[in-house]
Amino acid sequence: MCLSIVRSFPITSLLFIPVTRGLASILLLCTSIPLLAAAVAYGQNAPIVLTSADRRLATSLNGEWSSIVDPYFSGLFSFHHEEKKNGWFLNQKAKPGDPFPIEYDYAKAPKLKVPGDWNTQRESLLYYEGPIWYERDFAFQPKEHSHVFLHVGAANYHSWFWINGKKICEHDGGFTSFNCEVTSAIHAGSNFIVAAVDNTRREDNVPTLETDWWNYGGLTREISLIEVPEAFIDQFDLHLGKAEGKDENHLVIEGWVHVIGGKAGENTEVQIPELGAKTSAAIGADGRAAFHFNVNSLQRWSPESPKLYKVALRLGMDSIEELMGFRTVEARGTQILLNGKPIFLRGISIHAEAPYRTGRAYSHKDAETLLGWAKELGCNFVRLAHYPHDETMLRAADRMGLLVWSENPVYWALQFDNPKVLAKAEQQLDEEIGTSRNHAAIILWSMANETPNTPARTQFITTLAERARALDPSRLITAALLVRADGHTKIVDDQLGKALDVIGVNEYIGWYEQHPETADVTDWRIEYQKPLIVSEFGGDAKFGLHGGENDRWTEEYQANIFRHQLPMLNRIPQLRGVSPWILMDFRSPNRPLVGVQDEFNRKGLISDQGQKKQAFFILQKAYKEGTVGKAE
Ligand code: GCB
Repeated sequence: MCLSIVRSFPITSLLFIPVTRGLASILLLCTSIPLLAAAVAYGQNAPIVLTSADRRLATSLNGEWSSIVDPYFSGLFSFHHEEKKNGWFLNQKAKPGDPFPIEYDYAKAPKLKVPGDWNTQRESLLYYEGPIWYERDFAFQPKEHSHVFLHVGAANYHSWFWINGKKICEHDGGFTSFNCEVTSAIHAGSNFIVAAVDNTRREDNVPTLETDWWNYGGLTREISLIEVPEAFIDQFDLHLGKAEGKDENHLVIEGWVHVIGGKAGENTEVQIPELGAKTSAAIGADGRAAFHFNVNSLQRWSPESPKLYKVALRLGMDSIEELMGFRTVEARGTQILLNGKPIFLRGISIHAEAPYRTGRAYSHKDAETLLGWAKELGCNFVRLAHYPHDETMLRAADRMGLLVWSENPVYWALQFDNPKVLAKAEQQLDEEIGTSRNHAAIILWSMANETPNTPARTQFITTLAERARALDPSRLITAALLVRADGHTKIVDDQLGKALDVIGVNEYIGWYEQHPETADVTDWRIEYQKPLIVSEFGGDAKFGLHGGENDRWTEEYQANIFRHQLPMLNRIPQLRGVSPWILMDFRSPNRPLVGVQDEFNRKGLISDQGQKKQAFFILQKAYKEGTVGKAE
């Protein structure tokens, strides 16, 4: 179902290939390093990446969809496992005298809400892993000379889409947004769309079989139709130049705008009205126009002052209006510099788990609640684990002034020697960066979490790191590494560290190893002269369960871990950030302990019902009083 091509390009690396039906556009990025370039390909129907898709006028397809649970996928495959020509995507209606039975009827099928995971919508689907069919009818009036795209915020994990019975695309990966051209399938008047979404865990998927979170399936994020003119902007990157970052009055905004369907020589325009900046640049043969222009009196985006400017982009009939912040981020020696000044990242890790109701988060309210708690904790930084979070989170982080670590789902032990798996990871990385590069809040692209230290792993993730750096040289590359121990010395020497700008490490002193007090006698040897973020530490506590400091699962025990961790972390000279595990309890099938976990990872500082545990206040005090970490 999912074909992958992997090719090697010796000098020029083909890093990104957006293709739409009838239109082809190739963005070539040159690097001096030979890279593996890969694409998960679905013929001419490959989905494309759009930056700021949610800023385009859209016809929402959110709401109630008919749904059919199909554990054997008999809606797509025949009894000899051949792809059916008359699968359930045809949405056939039985007529009297039909020479064959039609064994499904979307009109009579139960509904599922979109966006939303299916697991938390119907009790019988809580543990379901497999394909489910979705269908809905909609009216549409296409404009002349336009392209229509189906915009899918995320569908976990593999998804197929048909409009009026015609296949429009297939997609791999559960946490990134994608856009499928539907122009030739959609018509004026009434239409129907059918989707099949399959959340089966597979060894050669990204992530793979094992994760410590619930495998929420379905159309988990917003879904809409977007109309664009024949020539349109698909991706852009505008950021504050670093070299000029010193002189307040001579700041430079640089980047590029990429278009599909435009003619070489045609002008694209960028305007920032509040700064009186208006400039244009011609598109080259590669579909790209480069920008480099001065701005005066720009107020840089920062956690203290998250200033956003209206930025208008135009190409002929196409236009996008975005709200953007401008800031720089760099690593210098063991420091992280934000807008040229050293910063310490007071963070917290967050899963995309919906507060109060559980399930996959997707709404403004979810984002405001989760990030609101992070602000209350005194954070200036959030680690959005363990996969790209949705657009509403990133927009809220931009607005609220929270720096973001954005992570791809290369989690634990993938098939690192399988080129098809690399192609899948690369595709998800391209989608993550291409979709989200307009957010000032994101400062770190994280390549992986707790992967085994093997040569195949190191090569795999180094390839991803080089790709991310080539796609976006304006941000820092990190990964959460495992730490080794020699007695009471923690050693950070994982080979992958060489490929990173900022080293992330996870450790669980006091929970998975030893006792909270062990932190008092632990010291650290870090083999890299680079900034270090302790990207996880913590322990489980059930809200309301009390006992002594040494009674596991109690709030007191968790609080004790934090009490002993913070002074130890302060002894790491190059510590530039922390993001303890985790803001809120989240569902995980690995956590069955009855009466305590009940299928929730309880390392949250806040319960899934919004109750704050003692450790929340310990970390809050340290953040507010500035007693953890140093910027330089
Ligand atoms: C980890 C993982 C995280 C788990 C956490 C835990 O090291 O990175 O995904 O949820 O530990 O609670 O065990």
